Amino acid sequence: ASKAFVRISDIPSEAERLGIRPGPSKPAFLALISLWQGDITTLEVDAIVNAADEALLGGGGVDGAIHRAAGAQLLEACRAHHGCKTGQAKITPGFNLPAKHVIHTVGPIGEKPDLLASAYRESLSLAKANGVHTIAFPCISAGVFGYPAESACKVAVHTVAKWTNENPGSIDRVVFCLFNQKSVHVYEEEIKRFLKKE
Ligand code: AR6
Repeated sequence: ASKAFVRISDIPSEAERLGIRPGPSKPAFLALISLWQGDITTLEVDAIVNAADEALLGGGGVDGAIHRAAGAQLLEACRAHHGCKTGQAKITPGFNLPAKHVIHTVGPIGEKPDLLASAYRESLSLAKANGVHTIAFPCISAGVFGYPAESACKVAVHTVAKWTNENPGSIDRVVFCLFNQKSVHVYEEEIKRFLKKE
């Protein structure tokens, strides 16, 4: 079955979506990020991030969806990495996916903000090192691993904002790819709070 692919040019930045002209400070962050509701395996970006586990051998949730869509070669490429520690990240090709690369990261089981932030930072650093300019994240740890969605979202937004601020020019767009409308709402609210704070 063929799925409709979504190009990065089909995904508005939050600045575009809200009709805000990026300014010198915080609104610049809005030009860098997008919220997208849907299946991450359909996104034609330089890299999608997989919420994997330490074995790196596939699983349920977004991990299962990515392995199914990428094909069996992805599992072979993952095997060659011999696992991945919590808070770290590994990169493979995207194989049959529209995304060029998959960055596999392992979020914490339960609410451990330092390890979750590390998963986002390590994924972004690996992206930068591999010439990735457009990257999509699922809500790491917020499914099977049981991290409460609101606090996971807060870590995601703050960590991406800090990293992109410290690494200007490397990543053009970070897409937060959310599976349902409720998650999109959680991200919208968190971004609003974040912009008000500073
Ligand atoms: N596209 C985007 N988001 C998705 C998709 C999809 N196709 N499918 C699920 N989500 P989870 P975790 C959302 O459980 O909590 C696996 O078995 C989902 O709604 O996939 O980090 C691994 O092998 C949720 O918001 O990842 C590990 O053992 C988010 O993705 C373990 O689960 C993350 O949920 C990792 O657990």
